[in-house]
Amino acid sequence: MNNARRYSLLLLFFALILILLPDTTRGQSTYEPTPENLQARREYQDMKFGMFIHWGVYSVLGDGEWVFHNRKLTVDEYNRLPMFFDPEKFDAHTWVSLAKAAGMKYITITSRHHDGFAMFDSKVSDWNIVARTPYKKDPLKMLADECHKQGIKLFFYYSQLDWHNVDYYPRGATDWKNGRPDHGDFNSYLDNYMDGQLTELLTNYGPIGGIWFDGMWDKPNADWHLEKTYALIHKLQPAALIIPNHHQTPRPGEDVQTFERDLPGQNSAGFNTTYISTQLPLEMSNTLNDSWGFNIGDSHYKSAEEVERELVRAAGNNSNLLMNIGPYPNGEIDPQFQTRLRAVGEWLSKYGDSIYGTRGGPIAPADWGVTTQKGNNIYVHVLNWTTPLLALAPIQSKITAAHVLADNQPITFTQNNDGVVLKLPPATQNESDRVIVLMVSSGN
Ligand code: FHN
Repeated sequence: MNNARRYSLLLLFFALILILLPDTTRGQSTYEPTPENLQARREYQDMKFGMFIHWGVYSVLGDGEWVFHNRKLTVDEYNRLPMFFDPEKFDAHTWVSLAKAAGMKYITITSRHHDGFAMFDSKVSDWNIVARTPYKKDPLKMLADECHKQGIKLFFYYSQLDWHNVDYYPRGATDWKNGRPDHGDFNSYLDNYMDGQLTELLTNYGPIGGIWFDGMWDKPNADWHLEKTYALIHKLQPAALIIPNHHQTPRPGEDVQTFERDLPGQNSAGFNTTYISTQLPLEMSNTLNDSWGFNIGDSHYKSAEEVERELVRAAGNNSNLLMNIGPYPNGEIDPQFQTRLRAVGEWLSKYGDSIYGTRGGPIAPADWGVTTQKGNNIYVHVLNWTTPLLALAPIQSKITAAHVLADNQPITFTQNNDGVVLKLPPATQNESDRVIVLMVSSGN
């Protein structure tokens, strides 16, 4: 056998090994979502608006959820923090009622962030709220019970990145010398620690909406045993959705594609992919001020109108909006957040028909606004248009009538092969969105 032939055989041999080995980095290769999971995806898309909550022992310092890293604290120093976390004002009923008043249909809360501190009763390690804080109780259990009572879906954010666990090794891009040894067993971290905690979250809290993963971007090339973890989640609760915030193209086994601080396909934040899945439900997340975790120096609140318009833009892009608040360490929610959220809820009580249960409409989103659709109604959301006539691209269905959503006032329109022209009512002051309902015939 000559050298060239020997070399080609060797290449073929390695290629075969790569094909035959289970690919644990890429996801759940043989994943077929169950009917319950597909149903959960549809319900998820119908909900449209969720509350994101970043809350942990870091909240005590009022300097965001990255304070451990940003101040380059050692593990020994950070270990003191749980002693000061005693959220005596935490009331699950108040939190869930606020989400409802805001018109939000689901809550996604940090079960643990990058500090690895479990905000729930975990038997896997005592680095958790029950064992280490004077509070000694499990707020996620109270929240889960209250969500079930009030009909709100609960999702658990779970950080795969861990700045505290010695077995998170080799460490990733966010590494600093915090006193951990330079060795550790990453396989054990994934298979025992992480999968152990995920099993707790998926068995002790009743039916949950899903797991929202974050932090894989710290070691993008590591083998995260995704196949195993995703299969475990889908086995324990087939309807639970896996929502990975890895900022990459979705992998098999993932049920939702999420975008951080950007509409799907946009990348102004600098870490999202521009690829948009046509199969999976979409979500974008953002903050109500500029921070995720409680930040005492951040008073840069978005107005209710800004949130409403962001929600409309998300819906027009066929996406949910997950809007974040960072509660105080004592468990109270900043009144500034509350006022804005309640105002959005009031707006939704009038305009919700054009948001909930819709999908992105037939006309591509543009600077003037977006469209959403539900059954035979197309909702034209005019966000940025000041002149009376609005010309839209052609749509296939025949429009039978058009009116203003807010007051049912009929709208004059023309429709032909070139498109649709609407005669808009004058904009009213402080109106975040002018919604025109086009009723279309179901025949075509
Ligand atoms: O590092 C985190 C950050 O603290 C926050 O949790 C956001 C939420 O999407 N995700 C990470 C950054 O991508």
